[in-house]
Formats: sequence, structure tokens, C-alpha cells
Amino acid sequence: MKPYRLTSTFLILTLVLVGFVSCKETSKTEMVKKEMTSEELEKLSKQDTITILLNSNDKMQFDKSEITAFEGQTVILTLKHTGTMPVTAMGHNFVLISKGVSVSEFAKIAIKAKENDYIPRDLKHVIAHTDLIGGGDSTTVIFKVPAKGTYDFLCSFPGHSAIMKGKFNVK
Ligand SMILES: [Cu+2]
Repeated sequence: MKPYRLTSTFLILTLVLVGFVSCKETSKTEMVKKEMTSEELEKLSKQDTITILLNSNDKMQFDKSEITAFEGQTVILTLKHTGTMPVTAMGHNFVLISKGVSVSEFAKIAIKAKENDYIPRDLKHVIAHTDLIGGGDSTTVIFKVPAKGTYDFLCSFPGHSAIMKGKFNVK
């Protein structure tokens, strides 16, 4: 019985280790700043509708720091929270803000709108936003791409926009 038990203990240990390693591997949603090739941009510019998947995690990160779209296109943006933490502790949203306001200025306004999931009732600075979600959830927003230029996007959950922000480039 002894060698059998030893083998099964070893097997369980190995399984736990493998599980741990693969778990670590999948939770790696690091920031990827990938430049688009001219062919990719060309292809993108011809689409009426573009779909974007933006991942977020328990480490307070988006997986994109830059999004590119073309004026007049319709964007179907899905925000996914790949973590497990609840919305009250690690809530995320995607907010695309207008040019007249900076990320830090907007964050200061948004923090006062807790009752509205950190979206100010006055939407004058908001071009588009998703719902606020917790781990395991996803949410989609559909919006028209604004005029050419560079816009900012952020997560308006308190304290997150210092890291969770990026550029929305309209060509
Ligand atoms: Cu967030």
C-alpha cells in the first residue's frame, strides 16, 4: 500500500503544480502595445462596423493601451473582466471621454457619482461608456466613432484610472 500511496501523493502534487502554473499563465493579461501594420489599418478603414474586445483583470489592468478606429464607424466594444473579484472591490468599466477634459479631471468628477456606478449624471464629457462589471462578467457598448483625433478612455472606478487608461485614436 505504501508505494501506491506515495505515487498518488506525488501525482496529486504534480497536478496541483501543473494547475498552478497554467493558472498563472492564463491570468497573465499584461498590457500589450501592438502597432498595427498598414495592411491591417487599410482593412480596418474599410469596415462599417468594428468589434473590439477589451479585457480587464483583478490586477487593475486593461489589456490595451491603444484602440484605433475610423471616423463614422460603428464600434461594438465588449469589456470583459477575466478576474474573480466582486464589482464592489475591483469593478471596471470603459469610459470614452471628450477632448475638453483630462483623465484625472474626469476621474475626480466620476468618483462623486458612486450611486450611478461612477458615471456622472451629466454626460457632457462622456462619448460612450459601458456598465460597471465585476470578475467573470462582460458588457458591451455600441457607439459611433467621433471626429478624427485622439481621445482618452479610462476605467472610472475610484483609483483605477491612474493605470487603467489609454488612447482612442480616430483616423
Ligand atoms: Cu477598473
